[in-house]
Amino acid sequence: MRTRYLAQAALLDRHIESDVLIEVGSDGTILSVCPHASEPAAHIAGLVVPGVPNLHSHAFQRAMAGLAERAGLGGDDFWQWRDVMYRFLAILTPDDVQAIAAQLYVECLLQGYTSVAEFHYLHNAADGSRYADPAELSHRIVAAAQCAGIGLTLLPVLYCRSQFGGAPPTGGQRRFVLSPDGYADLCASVSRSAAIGIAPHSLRAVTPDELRQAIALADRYAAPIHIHVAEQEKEVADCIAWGGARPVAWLLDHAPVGARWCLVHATHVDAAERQRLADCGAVAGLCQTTEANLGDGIFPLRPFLAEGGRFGIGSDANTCTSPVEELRWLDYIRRLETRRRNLVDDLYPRALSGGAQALGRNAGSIAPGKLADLVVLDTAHPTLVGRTGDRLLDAWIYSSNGTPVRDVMVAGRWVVRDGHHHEWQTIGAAFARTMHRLASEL
Ligand code: NGQ
Ligand code: ZN
Repeated sequence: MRTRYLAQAALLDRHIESDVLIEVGSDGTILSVCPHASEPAAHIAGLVVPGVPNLHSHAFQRAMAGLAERAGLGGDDFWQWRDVMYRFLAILTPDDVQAIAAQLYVECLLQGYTSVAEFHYLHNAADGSRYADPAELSHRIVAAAQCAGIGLTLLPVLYCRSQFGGAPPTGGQRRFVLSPDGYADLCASVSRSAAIGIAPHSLRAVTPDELRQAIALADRYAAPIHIHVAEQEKEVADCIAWGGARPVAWLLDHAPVGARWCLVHATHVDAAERQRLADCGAVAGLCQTTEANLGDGIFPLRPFLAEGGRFGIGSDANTCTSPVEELRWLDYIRRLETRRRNLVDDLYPRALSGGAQALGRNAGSIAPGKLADLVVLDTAHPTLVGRTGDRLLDAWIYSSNGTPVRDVMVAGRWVVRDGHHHEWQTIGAAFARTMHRLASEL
């Protein structure tokens, strides 16, 4: 069984072509693509673009939006935000985790993400004890993704320490902590129901030996490997004090970093680290709106791209769930920095290929053999009306937040039709119940 679609327009590689015949097989992959076609097929009135892989999400943080936006008397920074986040996650039940993730994933789909790498570190009950099934919360994430219909790469997180040098975890981190053996068991369990990647949380959270054990697991599963690396200047200073090198340099010196790796928040890199990161083929995981929200700093995107670096985007703390808003910020911050315009080309296709690489997902372009992760934009929507050709993509990225996303397909299956997600009501109601209950406990 194959389905033939004739798209009014489609983004093929870096350009928009018209009358594109796209054949999708029953296994959800694209069988053939032919521009300027006229064969009879199911007509898609609109622009078809590859959906964006979201390479970094902490789903539960979606329910924290608005709770950490007022400074205390001593001001506010990343580490104080993290304390608020720790207090918040301490009250989440498994039902909450699932309800929030499902809501988030539907919102992501409605705005153009079609897959997500969930960097998942909530493993234990609130008091730090294991659940009867130690994979309980991972299974909740898988269930949420299935219900929403988003493509998932689950990244169970290895979290053992609170600081460089192996300091024990703090009380606020007790829901995260697993031994390397417990972690291997968790990966074995969840790999039966989801595509997985391996995620040592950060160089703060694992010792060099624990990092080695995680890398060995990634090899065993031929899985992608993600790590938070250099988000905060304090983290850079602490890493130098402990290991004599900046975090990205330390990692490149001590681990086989290459194309299977995604370095999330490689924000603070010097020129040498930047060049080495570009050369090794790893993906820089950029989460621009979260990095802005948390006051992290600015990644040197333009030189990194000039050096051949690869990047993808992530919604991270999920205060923003729109891929185009993420890209717009990525560009606008460089404009503000340089007082110039149009400094980075092909943001959208670059984010597609870097994102697909980071998720280990055979997607990210409309081409034979790729998964049919497709987004249909309504070209009659006020955001796009009157635009043609490549300007359609620019109009989507550089206009307001009224979204022209009309239909969304994940691995060959329609999950959004006419702007409606089929589980929207049920998922929205469960999310509202969770939000009201949390409000009564905060
Ligand atoms: C996280 N989030 O794991 O949720 C982190 C903060 C940390 C971001 N870095 C905690 N955006 O890095 O210790
Ligand atoms: Zn993160």
